[in-house]
Amino acid sequence: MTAAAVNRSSQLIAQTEKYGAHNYAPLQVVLERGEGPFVWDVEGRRYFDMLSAYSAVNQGHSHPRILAALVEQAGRLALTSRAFFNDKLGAMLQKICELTGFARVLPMNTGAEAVETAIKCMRRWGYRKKGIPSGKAEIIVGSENFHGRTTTIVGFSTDPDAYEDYGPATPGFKIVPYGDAEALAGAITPNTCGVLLEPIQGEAGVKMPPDDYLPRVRQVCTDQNVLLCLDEIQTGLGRTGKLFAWEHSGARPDVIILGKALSGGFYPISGIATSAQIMDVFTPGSHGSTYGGNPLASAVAVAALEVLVDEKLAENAAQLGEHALARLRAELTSENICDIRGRGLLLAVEYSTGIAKQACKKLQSLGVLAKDTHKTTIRFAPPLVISREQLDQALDLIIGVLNSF
Ligand code: IF1
Repeated sequence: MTAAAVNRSSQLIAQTEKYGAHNYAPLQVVLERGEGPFVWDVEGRRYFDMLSAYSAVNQGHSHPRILAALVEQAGRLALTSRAFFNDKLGAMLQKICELTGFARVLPMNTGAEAVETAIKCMRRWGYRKKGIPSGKAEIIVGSENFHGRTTTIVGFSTDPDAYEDYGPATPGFKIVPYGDAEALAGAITPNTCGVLLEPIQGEAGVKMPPDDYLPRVRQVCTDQNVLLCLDEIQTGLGRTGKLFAWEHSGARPDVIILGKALSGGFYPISGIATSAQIMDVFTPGSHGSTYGGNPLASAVAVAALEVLVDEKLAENAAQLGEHALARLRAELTSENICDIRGRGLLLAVEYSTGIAKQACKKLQSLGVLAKDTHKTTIRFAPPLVISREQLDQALDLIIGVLNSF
C-alpha cells in the first residue's frame, strides 16, 4: 500500500467521523466499488463481502440487470407520490403477491417503516375485526428481537444499546422468551391482536428457534384468533435456502414483512403482504409514504425479484449453505468455538470469549469482510450469487483465521 493510498483512506474516515454522527463503529475500510460477491476499497484491494449489507445484497453487488432497470427508470420517471397512479407500481405489487402467495401488498421504503406498517395493520385488525376495545390492543414479541430503530420498535427491544434513553416506550407490547411456545401461548389475552417474530433472529446472532417453535406458535395463533406476523426482512428472499424462511417450518404467517433484498441493495424498498381481508383495514388516508411504491423503486424491485427467481439464488443458498456449514463444522478446531449454526447462507460462529471483533479485523487484513455481533459471534452471509469455488476460497481464509483464536 502506498503512503498516498493510506492517506486517502484515513482522510475519508476522518471526514466521515468529523461531520457525521458517531452512531457506528465500522471496520477501518473505505469501500468504493462492488461486483457480485466482491467489494473493493479505495486502495484497490479486493474483499469477499461476507455481510452483503445485512442481506440486502443477496443478488450480488451492482447486478447488471437490476442496474439497467434502475438507470432506465431513473431517466423516465422516478417519483409521483401516491396522489397519482404510476405505470410501474402494479407490476411490483403483482410480483410480490405471486411470490408470497398473498393477495395484497402495502409498499414502504425502509424495513422499520414496514414493521411499523405491520404493527398498525395488526392493531387495526384487532379493533375492527376482532373487536378489541379501543386502545387496548396487545402485540407479543420475542426477547432479543431486532425489528428496526423507530421509537416504537426500540421500545420493545431487550437490547439496552437499542432502547436506552429513548423512552417513554410505546405501550401495547409484551416480550416473551424467543423459542418458548408455551410462554407465548401463556401471554395471549383476549386483547392480543398479533404476534411479531423473526423466523431466525439475525442480530441476536443467527439464533434459530427449536424446530417445533414456529409450527406451535402458528397453531396457538390460529386457535386464539391472533395474527402471526413474521419479519422476513433479513431472512427472506432466498437467504436461508428457501424464498422465505417460514417455508422451512411450514408455519405460514398471516402477515409477512419484507425489505432489504427487495431492491438487491440499490434502493430502500420494503413492504408488507397479507390477505385482502386483513389489508382492507387500511382505508384512504389511514397510512402512506411519499416515496413508498414509487416507479423507480417498483422497477428496481421487479428486476431484483426476477433475478432471485431466474438465477435460482435460493437454491444456490441451500446448496452452498449446506456445504459451508459442513466445512466449518469439520475444519474449525479452536477450543474457544462453542457453536456453529445457520441455515442457507446465513451462518454464524460463536466463541465462548469476546474475540469476534478482533477476528473480523484479522479477516479484513486477509481480504474478507464480516461483522461481529454481541462480541462473541461472527456472521457469514455472502451474496447468494457467490460460486462454490469463490465460497471455498473465502472459507479457506475464514477457517485459518478462526482457528487462530
Ligand atoms: C443498522 C442489525 C442486522 C432487520 C430485521 C427490520 C430491520 C432490520 C429483521 C430494519 C435491519 C439492519 C439494520 C442495520 C443493521 C442491520 C442488522 F445488526 F442491526 F440487527 F441485519 F442484523 N427487521 N437490520 O434485520 O430495517 O429499517 O434498517 O431497513 O445499521 O441499523 P431497516
